[in-house]
Amino acid sequence: MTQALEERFPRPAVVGVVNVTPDSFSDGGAHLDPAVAAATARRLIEEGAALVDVGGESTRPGSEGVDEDEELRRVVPVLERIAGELPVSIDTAKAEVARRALELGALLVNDVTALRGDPELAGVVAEHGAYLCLVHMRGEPRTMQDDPRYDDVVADVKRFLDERLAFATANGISEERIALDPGIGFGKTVEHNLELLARLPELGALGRPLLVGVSRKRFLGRVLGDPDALTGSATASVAAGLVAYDRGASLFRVHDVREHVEALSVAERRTAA
Ligand code: HH2
Repeated sequence: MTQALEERFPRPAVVGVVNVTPDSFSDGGAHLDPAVAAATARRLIEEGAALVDVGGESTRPGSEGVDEDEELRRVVPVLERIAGELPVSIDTAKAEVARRALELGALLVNDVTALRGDPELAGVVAEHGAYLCLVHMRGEPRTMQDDPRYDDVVADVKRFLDERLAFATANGISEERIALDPGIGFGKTVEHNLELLARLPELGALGRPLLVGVSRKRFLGRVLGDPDALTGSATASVAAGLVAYDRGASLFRVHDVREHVEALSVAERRTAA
């Protein structure tokens, strides 16, 4: 029996981040020891995360990417410890990494290239009946922040996600297994990010749950007046997450799980009242 993504991860669902990388912008280097990464994942689930997102390749602006062997070397020992036990998603664009993760029990493939990075990935997701997150990114991490321009950022992101959703379903992935993500910070200025958050309902019209990743991103620090900020604070992240929730987002990819779970619980009661 397959379950729709919105049933398996009802709104609001918090996705805790575990980056097994030396260079991620907010938690780089903290989880290179697989036992430490596994312990963090367990803690995030205890704090109320519905899923933990394990990644072995940084996608921060300017990053170069890693080869398949290195990415596998980073994530497999972590997945071996937790993927059969905890709800896990794998943050990868590589088919072989996704395959290994799904074999070890991962439930969702989080692909920031939206199935453009590896021609084999759609088949792997379809074959395993996995959940999938399709993310909008302009260009690639190395260059994506070089003067990003759009005619209308929301219309452009919407058109892109609609097209990638059609591509995924044409490749045998059930639509009900898919979440869509505007890709906050992936080739966007501060203004683009804020406009995407403000006009999120236009993306919700695509009919699939929206995942947003604003957590600790640099645009938050820049909103607060530091033009050179490389990260944003947990408090600013929670505020942006609540804005996204208010405008219909379902899943929240965050580093500070407890803070988001508490804030979203209150917001949820407010809307229920
Ligand atoms: N953001 C990052 C990585 N993966 N996946 C989705 N679906 N949405 C996002 O917004 C998103 C993502 C970047 O954040 P982080 O993992 O903290 O940093 P890094 O890429 O440097 O590892």
